[in-house]
Amino acid sequence: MESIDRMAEATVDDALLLCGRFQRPLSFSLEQLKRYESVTATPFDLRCYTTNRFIGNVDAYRGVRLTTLISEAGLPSDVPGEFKRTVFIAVGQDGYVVTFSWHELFNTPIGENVLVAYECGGRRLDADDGAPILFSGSDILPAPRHVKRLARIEARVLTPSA
Ligand SMILES: Nc1nc2c(c(=O)[nH]1)N[C@H]1C(S)=C(S)[C@@H](COP(=O)(O)O)O[C@H]1N2
Ligand SMILES: [Mo]
Repeated sequence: MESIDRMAEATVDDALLLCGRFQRPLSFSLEQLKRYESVTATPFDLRCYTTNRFIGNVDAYRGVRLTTLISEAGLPSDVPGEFKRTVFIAVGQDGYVVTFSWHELFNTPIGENVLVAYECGGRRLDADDGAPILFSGSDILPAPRHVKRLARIEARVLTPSA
């Protein structure tokens, strides 16, 4: 029932979609994201990787770990070890794309600080503020993987090209 309810809400404007190689594609509204265990990040400076431009100080984000959402959608288990070859493509509503690997998220400390944020400095973020915002709190220069208006997470399994 729970997953049927979710799919019924898949058309909500601020919904985040998990699609591709998951056991069950899921859609999360901002309100649904708040039902999961939350993590509060440390404030950080937002700086562009390409130009080193200082964009601003970002207060403490609160949100759900990306790994929590991925585990909820489930990775396929039919092919042994396939999950370790999975990459996750995070796409903004404007088509902006960043990548994460399964190892990075589940097998390094980086994954513990990759959040889908819905609150900043104790204040709720709405769609007008760019929510949901995906960010990777352990990155050296955080702006590239600070994705405003996150629309979907696509799971793809990589294979060698030759
Ligand atoms: N949705 C979305 N998020 C994005 C980007 C983008 O083009 N689209 N650019 C990233 C990069 S490379 C930078 S430097 C910052 C720019 O932040 P600003 O738009 O607040 O200056 O946003 C990051 N997040
Ligand atoms: Mo950037």
